[in-house]
Amino acid sequence: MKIQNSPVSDRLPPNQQLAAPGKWPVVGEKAPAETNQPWSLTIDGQVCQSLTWTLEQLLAMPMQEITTDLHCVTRWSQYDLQFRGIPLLSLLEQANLQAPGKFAIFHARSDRNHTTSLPLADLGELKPWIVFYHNQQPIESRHGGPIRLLVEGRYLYKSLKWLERITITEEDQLGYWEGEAGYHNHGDPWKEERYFLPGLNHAQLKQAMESRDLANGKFSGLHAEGMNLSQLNAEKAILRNANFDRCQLTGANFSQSNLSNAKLRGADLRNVNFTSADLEGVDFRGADLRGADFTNASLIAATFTHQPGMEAADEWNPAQIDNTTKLPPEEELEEQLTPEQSHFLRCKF
Ligand SMILES: Nc1nc2c(c(=O)[nH]1)N[C@H]1C(S)=C(S)[C@@H](COP(=O)(O)O)O[C@H]1N2
Ligand SMILES: [Mo]
Repeated sequence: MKIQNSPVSDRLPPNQQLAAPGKWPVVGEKAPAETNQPWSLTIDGQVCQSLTWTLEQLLAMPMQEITTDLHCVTRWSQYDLQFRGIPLLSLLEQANLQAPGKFAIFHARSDRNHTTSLPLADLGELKPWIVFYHNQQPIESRHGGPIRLLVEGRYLYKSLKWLERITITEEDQLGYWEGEAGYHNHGDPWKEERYFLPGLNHAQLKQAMESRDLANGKFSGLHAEGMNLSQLNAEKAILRNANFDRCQLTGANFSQSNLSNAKLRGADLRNVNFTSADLEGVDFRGADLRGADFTNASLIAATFTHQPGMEAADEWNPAQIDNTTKLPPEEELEEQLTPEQSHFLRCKF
């Protein structure tokens, strides 16, 4: 008797359906841009040296067999697709990435200049592939051949078809689907990170982000990691659980907003207005808080520096605070924060 690999429930992320056996739908663009240029792959941006490989050079590299499950954000999944390709990380190593590069932007050879992106910090865990063969045959053009990105552990919109260029950047650039359809920029199917903001009208969100105006709006759970949102107006906005990690937010206005449990790690928060904001449980580690104004803000259980009990893997530098940071009075901080956090802030007074 044939033993099943594992029960379906362990393999199917929440609210996905298994496509018919052997069926692999075509989604999004159906063909690459037409050009006579031979296929190649370039890595540029924050690298010591831009590198370009011809398709022939890529195909001559040692390859590995990959068997993987695909999960499309439109709710179909398919099990056990066979690919052959090379680890993306092996190419990035050759290109010698440089600080301050933090994101990889993937560009397709496509009429609409289709892109997607991944934080470099996630690549070690994701181990993305660049694939060339499916079932021992060159990948069909409609499925992204001859050069396709394959990102296991993310919805399939992160697996760019017709990969032609990878640019290493300091700031994230929202990909085509992430921006147009409001698909989640993290996209973990196991956490069902399908949409940026469940239940929000995406045209409205896009408009709000582009005009940097979230004032009075409800954006709980917003996932804006790495975005440039300097001078953002978020006065009186509801932003519980929002993720602004590594965002550029200089001069932003969060006055009277609710940022309970939001993540602002590694964000540039210079001269941000947090007056009268609800900052309960906010994580400010690694953030630059010079010139930020916390007058009348609630900082219950906020974090500015590593707290005993936090996982070592979750290590961030302490927040940058100096005498231009306007903190609430010492007694208030002592009441609201853990001894470690208030001690850290007290040393900055
Ligand atoms: N260049 C390009 N890559 C793309 C897309 C696209 O429209 N253009 N769509 C994405 C989406 S949303 C999905 S679900 C998969 C679909 O891949 P498939 O057509 O091979 O199933 O490709 C992803 N990569
Ligand atoms: Mo998709």
